[in-house]
Amino acid sequence: MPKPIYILNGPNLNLLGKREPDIYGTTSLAELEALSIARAKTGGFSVVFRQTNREGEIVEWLHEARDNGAAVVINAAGYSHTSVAIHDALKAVDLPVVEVHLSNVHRREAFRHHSYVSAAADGVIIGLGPHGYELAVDAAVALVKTRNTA
Ligand code: CA2
Repeated sequence: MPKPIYILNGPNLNLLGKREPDIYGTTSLAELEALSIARAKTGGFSVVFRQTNREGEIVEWLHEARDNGAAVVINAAGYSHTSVAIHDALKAVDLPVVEVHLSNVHRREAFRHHSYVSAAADGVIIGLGPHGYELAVDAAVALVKTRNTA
């Protein structure tokens, strides 16, 4: 049984589908989870899918993923643009890392143009909405197979 892909979601993503549909669409976090699980299953993997509003919890989950996971898909939301702690934890995770954002952050405010996560990620998927999570899972599966981290 391969180790799971950890899909970690940061602050306010619990509001998906409930507020700001013009920016983030109408898909809920539970629906994103279902899409991700289905896509991972196609590639032969299970998923640990979590959301938190607390930075330190993401750091702790990355430590957990280091021991128990095959890869990390991360949407650190607002912390992407601020968190050296998440950057450091990602550098230490020693697994394939795919960053995903629902919105095209480069079309938005300048403060969203830099991500501390990107410098610690193998790849980044931006602006493709919920489909981006499916693509991120596909990329994680491919990287796990190449790097034998399952
Ligand atoms: O586009 C993304 O996925 C983001 O990571 C979403 C973050 C934002 O800070 C990043 O710059 C880009 C915000 C997540 C907040 O999600 C909400 C959803 C519904 C209503 C309000 C916020």
